[in-house]
Amino acid sequence: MRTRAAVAFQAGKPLEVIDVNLEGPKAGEVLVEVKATGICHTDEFTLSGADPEGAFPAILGHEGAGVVVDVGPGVKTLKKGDHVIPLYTPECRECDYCLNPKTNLCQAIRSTQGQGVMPDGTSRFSTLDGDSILHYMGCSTFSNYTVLPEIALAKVREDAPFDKICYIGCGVTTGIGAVINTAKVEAGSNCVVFGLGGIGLNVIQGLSRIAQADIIVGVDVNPAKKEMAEKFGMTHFVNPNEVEGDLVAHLVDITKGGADYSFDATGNTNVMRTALECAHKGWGESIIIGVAAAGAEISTRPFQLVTGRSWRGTAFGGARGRTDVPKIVDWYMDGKIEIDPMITHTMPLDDINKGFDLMHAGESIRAVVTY
Ligand code: NAD
Ligand code: AHE
Ligand code: ZN
Repeated sequence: MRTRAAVAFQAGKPLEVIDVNLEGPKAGEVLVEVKATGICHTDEFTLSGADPEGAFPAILGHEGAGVVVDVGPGVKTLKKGDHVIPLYTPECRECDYCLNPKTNLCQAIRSTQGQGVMPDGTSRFSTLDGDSILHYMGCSTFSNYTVLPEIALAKVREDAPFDKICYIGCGVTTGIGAVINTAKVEAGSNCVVFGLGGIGLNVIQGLSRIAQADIIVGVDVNPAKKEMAEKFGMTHFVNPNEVEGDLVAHLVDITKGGADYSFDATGNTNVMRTALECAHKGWGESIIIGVAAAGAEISTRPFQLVTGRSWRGTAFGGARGRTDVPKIVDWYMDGKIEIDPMITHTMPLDDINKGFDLMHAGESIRAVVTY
């Protein structure tokens, strides 16, 4: 079939919205009509050329929601008409990783996914001239229709609006999951969140509404992010550019001795160091969510770890997608969590580059493309 898609032909260049060819689903695969997709900073990271796994041309996008249109041979758990959220972290429920309760990092298709192809090693997308186009993070939600493995789709309830629940495909689950699955934050904890964008706000929402944290400090260089973060439960705002003296000491002071848990949602390795060092001596844990550019490295004095701080990381908030994502959709529909105010802009696919411009300008939290 033909479908409309935003194609990243080259790093650092705007996406081109064109018609492309899409082959139907093969064994174990599912054809999905994407109804909506968010634009995450990770799409920008890969488009910028900073992603060591970035390869072009590719159809980016990994934060979608849609409807099953067709299934390939052997697909058992999904049927035409099912509402689904694509999963860049699949859940096969069979590999060593899925069978280990310590991780959500299903590895069943990780290597082909990282190469931009389906598990059989080929792509379903091509230009009208027949040149292959790569998939991205196993999702490629910047295409109106896409093909995914069955294990990379969460079936969700049919009354949930696509233009909101697409955000559960990455940002909402990553932020809330970092709090409840990875850090396992206890009620009454004092926490610091670096970066109040699409991910950091969901960390704040998880801390405030689910974990019942006490002090929740938000740190961002953009003061325009303060108002929304306060709505989601931030108790103190710090703009590093306005702090006189040492930022770590300032944060330790606000958190009455250091953060029980700190979170980096910027991808900046200097910020990651600050996040670790503002964690409480003896027990503070710092969780890295942000994705850093190829070649970037983190550093600190080992003494910071010797004296009881831990450095950890999280992918997709530690969530097992097919199991956890439908529950998070329920939380949204039941009003336990909020999503709508964070979706600050919606646009048609033809305007997708405006969504990236808004992110660069720090004007959006989430821009969502609706098809
Ligand atoms: P975003 O652009 O919406 O938000 C980033 C925020 O960080 C912005 O508000 C920006 O002003 C702030 N910021 C930038 N530099 C800063 C600094 N030096 N100090 C304080 N604040 C600073 O991005 P997002 O969509 O929220 O993504 C955040 C990060 O999380 C990105 O690196 C993204 O790739 C990563 N991410 C990781 C996962 C995962 O599973 N680990 C999932 C989604 C996104
Ligand atoms: N390809 C990059 C790493 C990118 C990365 O860390 N991705 C996160 C999800 S970001 C979603 O917005 C992730 O899930 N990582 C685990 C994994 O297996 O990719 C690189 O540096 O090579
Ligand atoms: Zn993302």
